[in-house]
Amino acid sequence: MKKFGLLIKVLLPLQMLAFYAYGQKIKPNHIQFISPGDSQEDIIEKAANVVPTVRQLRWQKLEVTGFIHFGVNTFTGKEWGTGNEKPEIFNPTDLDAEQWVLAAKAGGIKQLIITAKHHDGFCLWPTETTEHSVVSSPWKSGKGDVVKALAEACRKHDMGFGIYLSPWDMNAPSYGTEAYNDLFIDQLTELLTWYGKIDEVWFDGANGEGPNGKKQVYDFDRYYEKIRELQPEAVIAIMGPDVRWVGTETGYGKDTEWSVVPVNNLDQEKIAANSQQNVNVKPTWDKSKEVLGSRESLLNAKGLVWYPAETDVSIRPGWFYHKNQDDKVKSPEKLLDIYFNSVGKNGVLLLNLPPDKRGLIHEEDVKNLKAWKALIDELFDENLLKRATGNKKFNKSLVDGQLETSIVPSKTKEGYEIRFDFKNPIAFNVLVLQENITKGQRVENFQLEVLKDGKWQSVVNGTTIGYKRISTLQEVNGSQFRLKIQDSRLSPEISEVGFYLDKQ
Ligand code: FUL
Repeated sequence: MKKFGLLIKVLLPLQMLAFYAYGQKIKPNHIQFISPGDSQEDIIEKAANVVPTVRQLRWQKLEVTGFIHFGVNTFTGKEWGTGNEKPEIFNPTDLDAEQWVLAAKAGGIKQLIITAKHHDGFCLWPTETTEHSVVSSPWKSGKGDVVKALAEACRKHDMGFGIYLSPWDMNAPSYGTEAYNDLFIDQLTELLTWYGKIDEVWFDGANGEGPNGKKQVYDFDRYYEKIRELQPEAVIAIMGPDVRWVGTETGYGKDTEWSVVPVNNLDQEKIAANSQQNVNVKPTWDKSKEVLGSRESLLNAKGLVWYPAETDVSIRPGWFYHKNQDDKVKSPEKLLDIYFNSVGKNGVLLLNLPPDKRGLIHEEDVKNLKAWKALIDELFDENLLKRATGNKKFNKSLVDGQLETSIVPSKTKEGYEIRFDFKNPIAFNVLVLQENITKGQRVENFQLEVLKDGKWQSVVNGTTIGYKRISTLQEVNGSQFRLKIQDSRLSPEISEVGFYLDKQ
């Protein structure tokens, strides 16, 4: 017993030392502050311990979300209105929000965001803040509510629901004065209290002139506070602190995509006034920069924050419906490529499906959505890695479909690695990797190799993984593979690995 006690006395401090040595002295949080005295190692350790908030994690796991652009532009054929549109033109003949939800669902979309108000200022709900809304339209004799119809259809079909409320308003007479910020808060309050749970609030960056030729200074901090108060679980996207724009509207994300980014515009007073958990920090930087979150950029930052990318694109050339684009709906193959390059590049895809003048998602769009989903389902039908046998280093948590179960690969001289051995050779051409981002995003580069004639040959390599990395490659055959991670911020936490064969 005495010996045992001694053992504990000796081992416990050693264990604790090891615990700290492995990067556990930093408490994981969605923001880490860098102190002037921090060494490079300290900063990297902090970067490895930046993690998503609960709302960011829920959003990331959705993978594919959808946009509904609908409003007066649907009837004028424009992409941007002027604010002078007559509400009488808004008159969908067969509006059916349930059809939108079912079409989106058939495409694998998990959440829909509606343009409750676009830049033209026309409101799709019976707001009390202006008459420039559905109330003044002939649709349902002014008794209709598009936001309500969609909110209810989403709830019925277990679809997340979000709102786009354009800060730029070309119709509001108060635009350009402080009174407009009050009006905007009132509009937000209606949307956030009348329709049940809101999962995402999407603010666009456009800031043009209003009806008086004036520009508005948006009081974003006040908007954020209101959203946190009324819908604390909603992510605030783009001009918001939870989700950032990937930087293009093509649907193609960056090859190196960090969700941990530097933040230099920290307002220390504001942060001190808030608890660290609730601080709303929206980093600012030059959007054209290729890579955000590189080691160099972290070393010079004031803080590091979890700020993941959303990749938005329309299924058609325009954001709003135009009849002459019916033959330009993106094909299922194009949508699959977009999926690889958005979800598969550590982003969330936001795919726009604009209803037509009837108030329906057009047949062509529905057809392509279904065919796209069929391609995805067929491709990811079998993870061939589940056939791997006999290697003690291969851990089943890598194929359990659970983001939160992960392993630290074996340490080698060159970094880390995981071996995969098969009794019979397999052939595949798509590699899927996921990091357990609840511990942080850590992998800086990876390489998959196959053993051929006694020699390891590279199959594919890449930089960041993050929530998900999909690599398409030349078909490879083999029975012994290894995943190598040469550079990472502390130890990598690999959650899922998938080998798939795309037969198309
Ligand atoms: C842009 C807007 O100006 C477009 O009309 C569209 O709503 C797109 C999603 O965001 O900035």
